[in-house]
Amino acid sequence: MRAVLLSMLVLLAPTLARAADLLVSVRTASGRPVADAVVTLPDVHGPSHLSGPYRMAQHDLQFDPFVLVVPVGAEVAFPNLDKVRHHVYSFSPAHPFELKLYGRDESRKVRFDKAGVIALGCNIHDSMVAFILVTDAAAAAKTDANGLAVLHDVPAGDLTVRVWHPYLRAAGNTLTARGQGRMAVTAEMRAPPEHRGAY
Ligand SMILES: [Cu+2]
Repeated sequence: MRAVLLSMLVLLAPTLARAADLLVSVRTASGRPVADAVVTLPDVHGPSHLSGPYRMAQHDLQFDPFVLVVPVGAEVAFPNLDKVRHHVYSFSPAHPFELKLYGRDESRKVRFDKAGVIALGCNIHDSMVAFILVTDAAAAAKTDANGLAVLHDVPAGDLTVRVWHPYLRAAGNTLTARGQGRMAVTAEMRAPPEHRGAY
């Protein structure tokens, strides 16, 4: 019996060691939570933990959400929930595209096959700005209004964490940190532009 229990523990041990949650808190130096930051783990490989359907709506003359994170190969729907028509486009090198004027309750789909940042705009409404982060990282999560992101089923022990936000003041709008369990990351932010434009 004891031998059976022991061998069961030996079998279980690697699984237990692998399954951990990582809580990442992103705040400014003054303690303000940073929402919409995307946390990825570049050293964790395998299939994406993200699951669709993926959606970037146009609602009340804004994109919703402001930041969407999707795995490479994801198809993203762009439903228009407004009474007016929108003309969605991106000049981003990872996937330039254009969705010519379409109206209420219509939708379009775009597949993103390359990792990178897709900055979105609308030809009609300059104040509409949003971003899609297309990632090849298996583990990815976005911070909520409290600046918190939880990554499930990640390896235990020290991990490299990458934090991206369109208005993060850093090379590639990305900073890197290392830690485990619960991590607090301080991010220096710049003021969002008044209009769409380079970020
Ligand atoms: Cu528009």
